[in-house]
Amino acid sequence: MMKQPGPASPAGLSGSKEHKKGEVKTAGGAAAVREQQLDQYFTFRDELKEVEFKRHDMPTPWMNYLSNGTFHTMLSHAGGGVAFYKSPQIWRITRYRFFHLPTDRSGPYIYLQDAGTGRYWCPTYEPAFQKPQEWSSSHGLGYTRFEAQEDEVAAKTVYFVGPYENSLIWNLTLTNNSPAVKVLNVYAYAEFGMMEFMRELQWQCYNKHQVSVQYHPKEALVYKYGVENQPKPEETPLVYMMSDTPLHSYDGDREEFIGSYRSESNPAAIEQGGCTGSTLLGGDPCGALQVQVTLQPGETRTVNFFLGTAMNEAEVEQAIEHSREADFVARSYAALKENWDSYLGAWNCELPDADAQRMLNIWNPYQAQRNFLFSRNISFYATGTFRGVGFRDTAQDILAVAPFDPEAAKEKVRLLLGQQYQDGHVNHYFFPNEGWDPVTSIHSDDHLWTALAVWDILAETGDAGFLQESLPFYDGGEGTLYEHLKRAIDFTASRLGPNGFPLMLRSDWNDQLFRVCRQGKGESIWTAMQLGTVLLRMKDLAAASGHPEHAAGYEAMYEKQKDLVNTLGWDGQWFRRAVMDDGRFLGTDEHDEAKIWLNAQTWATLSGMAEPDKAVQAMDSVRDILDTELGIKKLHPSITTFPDPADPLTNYNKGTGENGAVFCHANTWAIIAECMLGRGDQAYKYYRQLIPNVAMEQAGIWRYKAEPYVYASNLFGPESDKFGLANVSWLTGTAAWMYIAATQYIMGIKPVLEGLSIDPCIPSEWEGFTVNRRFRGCLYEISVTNSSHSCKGVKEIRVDGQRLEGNVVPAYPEKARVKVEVIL
Ligand code: IFM
Repeated sequence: MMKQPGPASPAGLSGSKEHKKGEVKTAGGAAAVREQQLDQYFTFRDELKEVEFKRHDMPTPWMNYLSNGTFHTMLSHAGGGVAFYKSPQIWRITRYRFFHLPTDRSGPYIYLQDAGTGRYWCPTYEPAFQKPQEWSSSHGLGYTRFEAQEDEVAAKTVYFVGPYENSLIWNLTLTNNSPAVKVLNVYAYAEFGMMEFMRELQWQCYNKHQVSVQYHPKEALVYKYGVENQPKPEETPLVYMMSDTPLHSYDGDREEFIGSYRSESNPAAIEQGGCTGSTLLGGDPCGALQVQVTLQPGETRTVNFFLGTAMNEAEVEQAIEHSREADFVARSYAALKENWDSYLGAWNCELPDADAQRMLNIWNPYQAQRNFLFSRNISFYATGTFRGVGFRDTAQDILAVAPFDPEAAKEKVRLLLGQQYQDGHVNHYFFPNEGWDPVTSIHSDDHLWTALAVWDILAETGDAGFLQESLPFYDGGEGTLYEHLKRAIDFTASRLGPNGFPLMLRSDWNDQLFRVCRQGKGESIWTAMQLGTVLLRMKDLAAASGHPEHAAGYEAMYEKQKDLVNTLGWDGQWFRRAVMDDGRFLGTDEHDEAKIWLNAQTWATLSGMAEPDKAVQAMDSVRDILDTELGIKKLHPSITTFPDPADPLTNYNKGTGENGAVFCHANTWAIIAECMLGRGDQAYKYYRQLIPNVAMEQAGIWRYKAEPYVYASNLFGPESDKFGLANVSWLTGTAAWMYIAATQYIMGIKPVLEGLSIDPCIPSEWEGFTVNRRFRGCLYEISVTNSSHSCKGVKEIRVDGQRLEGNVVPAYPEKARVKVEVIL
């Protein structure tokens, strides 16, 4: 716990590539310097799997996700956040004011008031005006903890969502460190939203009179939202807010608790000495609970608050009683911890790089699991408004969950394939929770991603029976899982363009490309490479599903596309990206802008399609033209007028987002490509420079801004005046692919259908590393020795002392553990 420094200067950052870390422009133009030492802001506590924050005024709210899979809360390091049940679109329980000032409001706040003096403060630091003298907060796996002290009262608050009820638990422990008796008013406050977020924005003037907050005789508040126009009204829950300590008073009406022209910083009810006992039949709802705690000198007491959902009155009552059982909170917390320990027990490594080791053992799989759960729905950047499940996003997220929870991965594949049409294409976005109609635009890549996920699940489990499961098509009928995958290939095979590459359709992985392919004639060279990657897997899947006769067709298609990629697709120093509607190539030296695109270089190698000299040349061009000290740019030069000043390929400003930014998701494929080429030093350079705290150190915290423990989607590139600014953190395909790139390609421990393949491609300076990897029920204790300081090349593998032929270690379902020694 640290004494809080004063707030940082609110001045803006200087721009441009030449920025000096910490230099800020003041209003008068003079340079001021901000604290840049990262350890003044946060510290990793790897032994606890936590990151601790030492000040509240970070450049942005640094988030965590608390969740049991059904009830969720996104919570910042300073206590701001939003709770929702299943869907932030239609069952958003509390309000979070995205983009508005003051930043990071509202949240599930606790206020502690000395009943004698009336002074009050918040253990979360924000939002009360009076701040605690000492304060820190920590994000852990599924929980966030605040530790604070003010007025000789210490408060430790742990927020988490346990597995036994759908509720956010606010576990508050108070200690009186003074020699005098303390009488405290303790308030828990949450501002309720109107569940259906878009309706709230559009129709709140009417809908607000259809909500109620009532006092429940079991000393709780119950919030009811009157559903007017929603596909699943019967699935809308009641919300309850309660404590395990007798209530002194409460408020259900925000106006009564906060008061007019006030905010969460100075609630009127608290200043007037207590809640007013208001309920609400129409208006602006809130849940405010007041309990009184008397603490003798040195005494410690615990108070728990609960914000939860239940489907009806009877279930509310059961949840209230259940939550008040003496060991409910302790059991819930222990189960949360056990669940994460068990999940992460699938992988543990010791590396010569502590930052990489932390990411791979803790934060990267944690972030990837949150992506798997939330797709790209809600974060500090994404408002959870109309982003259901993205087909391509989720298909990629599965890759990093399969090693930890293959059954959940299978379930997600079933969900995705239910969105596939009989002709093989899929819905682009869909809304399984909300029941809304899907977004049906047809993209050249969406339907192809699933084969990669299925192949990985088979490799992880060895369960070829999965391919035989019968699954429905979205437009009726059903087919085996393999049949679904085959129809995806057939769909692409029947939609090739004039040059023979797959038609771009609405876009490929790059959302922006529709702008040069609106007429439907454009072709994606990158999709040809993605198709090739998938076809290699399909040959295996055909054999595994009892259709070896399909392999020749896949092979022929692969060879045809490979030939096109190496001829029409080759520009001389790199691979071209697409063919535009007008027949011209995109991604060629002939143009002034967007000459070279990252994905076409990386996937040429991922697909095994690039002829060897072209593969190397293309990745050399990436290194020479696209790489920066803060990651690899997506394309170069940025687009301003291409192909037509009146209708450029993208509206993104140069160096931002999809235009010349460092798109982290796409960087992961460069790491894989370099590993496949055996260039471990280059692969590791690309990997390490995007480890979030490493990139933050390089850019400076006030430039990077986003969380140092999870990946962001992109960093502004050198053509932007804010080079290094990280955007859209947490929910990004970077999480899954960075995990795959590091574990399966740099460390080279990759499940394949025959077993666990071991083929590291590491930096030559590494002496070696160790990994404990759960695989098909057995723990593989792997040690890799690199005394020859090579990047790649397995000389010998011994399993329990026995020399292995080749580098695929078989499955040992009958053994609990095996020792695997690898010499490079
Ligand atoms: O591939 C997309 C993804 O589906 C959504 N975010 C942007 C990526 C690149 O355009």
